[in-house]
Amino acid sequence: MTISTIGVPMDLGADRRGVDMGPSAIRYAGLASTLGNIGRSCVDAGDLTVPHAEERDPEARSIEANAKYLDEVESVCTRLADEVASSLDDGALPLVLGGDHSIAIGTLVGASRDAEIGAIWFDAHSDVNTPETTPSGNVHGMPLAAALGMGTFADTPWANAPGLREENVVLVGLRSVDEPERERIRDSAITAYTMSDIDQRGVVDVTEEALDIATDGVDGIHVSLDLDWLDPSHAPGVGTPVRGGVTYREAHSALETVADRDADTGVLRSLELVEANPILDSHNETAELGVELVASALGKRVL
Ligand code: HAR
Ligand code: MN
Ligand code: MN
Ligand code: MN
Repeated sequence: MTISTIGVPMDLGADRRGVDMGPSAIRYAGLASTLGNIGRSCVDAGDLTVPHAEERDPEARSIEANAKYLDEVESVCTRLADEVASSLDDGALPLVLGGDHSIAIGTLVGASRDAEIGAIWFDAHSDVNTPETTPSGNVHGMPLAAALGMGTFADTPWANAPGLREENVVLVGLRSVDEPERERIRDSAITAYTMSDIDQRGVVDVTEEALDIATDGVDGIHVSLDLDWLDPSHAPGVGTPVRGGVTYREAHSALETVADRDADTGVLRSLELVEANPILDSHNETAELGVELVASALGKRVL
């Protein structure tokens, strides 16, 4: 299946600037040649146009909604959803390159327009804040809540993923969860695995179970990979690093587990790599790691 790359140079969902350069850094790290080397054909759809913070007023929407740049996020995510849906219509597998994690709203909406989907969220954070609970006003802390229509996002239909149910959403690798997010996860049907679960059970076991849950009764799954899922010693180029993340090999093992399941059942429908920030990175190593991990998820094998 052809991979269709869609870049989204979005930094309006996060406080640290520079994540808008993520798509370039990931391409520069050799995405196309790496996918070619593992025998995957790849078409690059280029980047969506994203406004720059300097041309916008962050307060325009944040005063009433407590979600900075929500109008701009809506506009970009609505276009992204169309791009993702049309890649799927063409029989391709969309690979969305961020940008901050707010873009996942568009990916999830597009990926679930004509299908029931599950989602696996590899991330240090749970991203289920809403404008009522956010400590920062940053939309990259809210995309899962938005896609699931939680809180005030029940009133923003553009942000709700039609074919995504809480029962098929699985968070993996959590270590930074705000108190209201903790309650929201407890009150929901979302499944969440913390770093402690990975410590105790091992990343392959946890990922296998996450796949069982995400794939149960759906047409396919979306895998969202926030690079701050990894320990900052391996992925320093992210805006909100949190110590105690997965190691280099654990990350590969998890994505190889996804690839194995996909080889057996063809369940992987869309993929996303977000939060790479070249300004905070050292010699593009975080983007390079992201490319390697995408290759593992798409079936790269040593032998
Ligand atoms: N939970 C915090 C907030 O809502 C921090 C979110 C950090 N952002 C991410 N998401 N990178 O994974 O502001
Ligand atoms: Mn910019
Ligand atoms: Mn995230
Ligand atoms: Mn994160």
